[in-house]
Amino acid sequence: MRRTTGRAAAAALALALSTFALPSALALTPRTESSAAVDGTSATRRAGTESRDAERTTAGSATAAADWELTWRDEFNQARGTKPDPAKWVHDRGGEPQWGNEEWQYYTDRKENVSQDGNGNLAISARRERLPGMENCPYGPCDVTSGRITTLGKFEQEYGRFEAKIKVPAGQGLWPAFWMMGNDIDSTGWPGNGEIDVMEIVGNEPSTLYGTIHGEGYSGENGPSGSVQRPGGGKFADAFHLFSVDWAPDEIVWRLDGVQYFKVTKDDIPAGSRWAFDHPFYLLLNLAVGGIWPGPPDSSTQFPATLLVDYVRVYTKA
Ligand SMILES: [Ca+2]
Repeated sequence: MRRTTGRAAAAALALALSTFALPSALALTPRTESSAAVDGTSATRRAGTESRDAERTTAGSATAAADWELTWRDEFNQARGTKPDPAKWVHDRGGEPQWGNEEWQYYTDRKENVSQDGNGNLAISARRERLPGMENCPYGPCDVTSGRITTLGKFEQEYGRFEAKIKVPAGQGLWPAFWMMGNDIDSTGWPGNGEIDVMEIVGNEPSTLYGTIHGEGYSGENGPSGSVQRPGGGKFADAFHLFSVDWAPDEIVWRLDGVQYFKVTKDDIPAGSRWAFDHPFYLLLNLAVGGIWPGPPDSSTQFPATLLVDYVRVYTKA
């Protein structure tokens, strides 16, 4: 759901935003093509097992089955206040119209927005504050900072298992995501480069997880998307959960805490459109605030709001 970086893409987007507004009813309609119930008891038990195993060895992880070989990881176990490893991550900085969804936040590379918490997690925090340069933002009150990091130019992979254990923040207007985009973002542009959203949760739907793909001819609201609900009205923000995709040449499978809830194949994209998932992708983690999909924060939204990432691990088929 997030687009951008290339200058051409940003310009095209700015033009599109100036001449076309999504009907609000359409923009707010959950893009659910399939959904499944996950048994809460077994999912919780499974997550607990992974938590105990997470910091030991890869072999000890419940997700590291024998047929998967670890290719990349960040466990975020450095001292409190340490910024993400520059050998693995780059910061995206600034505000709209770069991001293309009428978002409010201004991303910085400060430790106040992105750093490790000393308890084994990366913390991405959205804060209400106005820094120099934020006065003329196109949307919102220009007083929200946050963080967005990517592995563009540092790590990319075609196919495999991509997983992250994450605790999202709760609050109207918040929009945390763990996602991936095609490494040809600057030459092909979005959405032709392809996008796989492993995890998106919007604050006004705190019990719903979305997994989605985007490509040319099936982007934005038309991206094939699946969702799953926490049982009994539970909120994702209440605990860490494991969000993953298994990406193969002909299909992509989404899991929550190891339980499949959505799958797409080449048959699920519009006839005549191109399957955009046959080249290397890079990873992204961010906490957006406001925008077309989640809507704006309100007086109930608590700041700072923090997205915690215990780890990101990537595997390939052994
Ligand atoms: Ca960790």
